[in-house]
Amino acid sequence: MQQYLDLVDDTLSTGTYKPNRTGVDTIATFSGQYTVDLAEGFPLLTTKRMDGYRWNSLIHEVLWYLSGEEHVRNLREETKIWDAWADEEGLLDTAYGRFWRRFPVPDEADGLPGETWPDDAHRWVTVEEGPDGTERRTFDQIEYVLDTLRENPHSRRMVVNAWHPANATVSTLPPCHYTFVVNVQNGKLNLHLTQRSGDIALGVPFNIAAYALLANALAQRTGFEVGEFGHTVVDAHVYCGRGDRGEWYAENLPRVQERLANVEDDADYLRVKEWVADAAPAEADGEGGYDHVP
Ligand code: UFP
Repeated sequence: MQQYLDLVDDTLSTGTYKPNRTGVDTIATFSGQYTVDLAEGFPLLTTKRMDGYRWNSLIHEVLWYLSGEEHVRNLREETKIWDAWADEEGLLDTAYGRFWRRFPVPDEADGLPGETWPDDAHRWVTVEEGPDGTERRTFDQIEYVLDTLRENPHSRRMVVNAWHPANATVSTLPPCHYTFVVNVQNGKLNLHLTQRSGDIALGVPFNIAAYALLANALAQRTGFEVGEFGHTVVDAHVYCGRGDRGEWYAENLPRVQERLANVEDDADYLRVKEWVADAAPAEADGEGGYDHVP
């Protein structure tokens, strides 16, 4: 997928050094964006292993989002990818599915004068019993999108939002791929994903595959042909290293980029690679150290 390779290339050649909360520093660019035509085939990248248990895990992750569950008790029978973020009872402090299928609706009484909220009888609202036995109301964004695709497909309001601002301030992992919009044009179902933060090498290939799968599923359910997948990655980054290695990049990144911009041929490119490999210190506790993507 050339668009993905261009994003990698663009980030490495124009990105800037950026430390972050993980302690492993990054080379980052702002607002990476591309579209791919899903009608041409499924965008499963080959830059990293995506087969076997990884693919199985991805399918179950998407199904788990669609289940609306706020716990990993069923998911972990299939894959362990979310276990690290769950508590002893398997509960998560942020679960995509919970917000996709059961986004909290304020009580009428909590609303400001003039505000309108759907009541209990509303078609996409469910009344649930909370842990303390009190009732609360939730909104099913996926059902809303499916129904709108069937009844009013030219709507420009088919937004699914996993971001809850208050929850995000206290969550251990607020959603990365936090909102998507479904948009029908020319009889085809397109899906646009906005991601606030994307690890281009390790996380993004999974994110692309997950949402391509979702676009195909939504199209199949509603009888549309699948169209394009559009992707915006606000902070698009490549992890470059921690400690001494990170510091080396902080000082030398512009030199590396200048050298890369003036590469003469493949042999010259290999010389740049060797120079960086020799000059950049190895990480104290080995390469990688990456453990952030569920
Ligand atoms: N990340 C992804 N895709 C995901 C996911 C996480 O690229 O689906 F859940 C990466 C982005 C970032 C890190 O490198 O995980 C999350 O850190 P932060 O919350 O500080 O952005």
